[in-house]
Amino acid sequence: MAKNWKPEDKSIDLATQEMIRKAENDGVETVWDRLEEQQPQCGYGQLGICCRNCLSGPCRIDPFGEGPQKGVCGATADTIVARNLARMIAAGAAAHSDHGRHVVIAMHEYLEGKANYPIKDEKKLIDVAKKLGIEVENRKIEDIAKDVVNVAFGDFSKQDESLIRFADSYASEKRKEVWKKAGVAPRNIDREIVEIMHRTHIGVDHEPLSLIAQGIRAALGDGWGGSLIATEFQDILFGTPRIGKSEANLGVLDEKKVNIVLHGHEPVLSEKIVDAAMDPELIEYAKSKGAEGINVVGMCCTGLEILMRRNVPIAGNWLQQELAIVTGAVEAMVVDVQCIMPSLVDVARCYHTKIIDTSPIATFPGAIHIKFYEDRADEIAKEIVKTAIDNFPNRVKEKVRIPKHKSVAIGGFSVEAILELLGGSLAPLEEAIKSGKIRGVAGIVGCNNPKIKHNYNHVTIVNELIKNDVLVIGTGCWATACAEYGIFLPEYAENAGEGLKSVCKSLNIPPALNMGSCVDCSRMLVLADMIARDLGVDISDLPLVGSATEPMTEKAVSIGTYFVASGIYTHLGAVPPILGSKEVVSILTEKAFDVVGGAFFVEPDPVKAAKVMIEYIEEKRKALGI
Ligand code: BF8
Repeated sequence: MAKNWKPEDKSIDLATQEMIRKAENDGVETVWDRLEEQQPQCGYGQLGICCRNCLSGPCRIDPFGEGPQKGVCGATADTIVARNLARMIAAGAAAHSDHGRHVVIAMHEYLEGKANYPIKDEKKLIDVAKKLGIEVENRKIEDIAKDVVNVAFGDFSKQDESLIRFADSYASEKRKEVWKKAGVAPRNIDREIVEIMHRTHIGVDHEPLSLIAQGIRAALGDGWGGSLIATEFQDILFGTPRIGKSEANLGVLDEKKVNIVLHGHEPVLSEKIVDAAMDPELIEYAKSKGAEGINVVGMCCTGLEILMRRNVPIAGNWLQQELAIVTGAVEAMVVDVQCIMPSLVDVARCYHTKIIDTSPIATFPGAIHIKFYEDRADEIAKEIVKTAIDNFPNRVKEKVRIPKHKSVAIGGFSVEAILELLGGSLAPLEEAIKSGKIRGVAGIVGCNNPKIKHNYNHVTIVNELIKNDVLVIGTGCWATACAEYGIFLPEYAENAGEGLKSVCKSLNIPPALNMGSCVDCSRMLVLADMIARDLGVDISDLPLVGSATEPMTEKAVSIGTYFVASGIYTHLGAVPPILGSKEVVSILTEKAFDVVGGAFFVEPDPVKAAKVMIEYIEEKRKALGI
């Protein structure tokens, strides 16, 4: 069937457009085709006013006020929308936090002598331990590590009402006070998620405000708990990122080599595969099959994890995962958890690519299952690489076309790397903010969404912000978009306003900084918190804004919520399913300001959104007297 859209309508990226055309020629269905097939999408779902939480439903509320205004149990639109939103937050917080748990377990297994995950960054371990109030003087690294693991396990399991220890140790007193007053301080990462499921069960909590407050509590348990734990433990095990150079876009695939794409989120596996692919025996084995070597590249957040720490090139962000296979040059796409389209298996059937699922909690019908267990990590990683090599002779030459497009990108901007760059303290950055060379900071996160032109919002909003001397930091698929577009090059600062440009030039950095994967949004929180402390104010007083410009996942909903609950005015580039309740909209966009010092605003046009963000930054500067 002829499409009624063109690749240029769907992405600003030339490699993506080229591969959409190839997919069409090869008879391969992609995410954009399926979105088209779904039209028109359910209006009740878009407004958030359908409820499937019990078997007397499904119920829906008539948004025009003519039909039913209550579900069978009597739930109103306000209750239903708030319940649905809380469940989205719960799912997002669960995904991040379970990821965090897996990393803690890997470290625990190592300390128990059951897995090979030696501690790479002892300094980071000591820094984290000190922050948590753990004694470090004259103690063995392993003993300190055990205590840190126990604190993390405690945050997943403790049953008292106190704030989780990671949040308690990392957040400023001012911010904690806000949370305590609002009754949203997370007590246990898992409990807050479970409590959302309890409250949203039929017949429990029906008050939009208290449902959203619990959503906030779970989201804070993610940002200042699960995600923060993921970041900190990954840095300890695999090394804290340092500034380094890599490449991005589909052009990083190599026609002459065995291409392995690592896709998903958890570096516990991908780190091992990067190691295995450097094994001389396996490289020789690849050569014996006619390849020149092994080319490991990333996709989505796992890709960002290994880019940040190992400078491994990244092939693409969320909307490019199917297209990597469409190149016909991928021997294996290795997937773990989150943001992995089940359609990959169907796309792979048109080529020779093997989809290898690895997580015991994520099985893909039609994929090869090589499940990953920490205690046999090295062995399994080698088996996966070997499976990819064995597939190289099956490549069909006529089907191979790798786009030329790729860009060099500087990454690795952990908080530690930024501190190092600035000579040990944030003072130079804070001075630049005070003097007005940098007007403010925007933290951008997340996703692609096929309803939004791929990468358009990401790139446009950055251009608008930097032009107005706003330094941009960010993570996730936003970071990959910037990397692909050349934004992560120091010379891109030529597009910035005079003030920001001068700062970038003196430090030789790009005007937008890659802080990592989505769990690494915690790095942005830590940075914001440090600046607030240094200036003696709360995060909500800073000239700081947040944005999810192309939001798609429930994780992005959780991230947005903990940004807001951390005191940050946060933009959403797509409307979440809440418009069916005026009350919920008013809580999230207005009332939240009074309670947590931040709120959401929705603006699909990135130019207009940037304008709102800049105005907000200027207001905050004025209030601070800078
Ligand atoms: O955690 S940015 S589409 S890949 S959710 Fe997913 Fe969104 Fe991409 Fe990573 Ni984050």
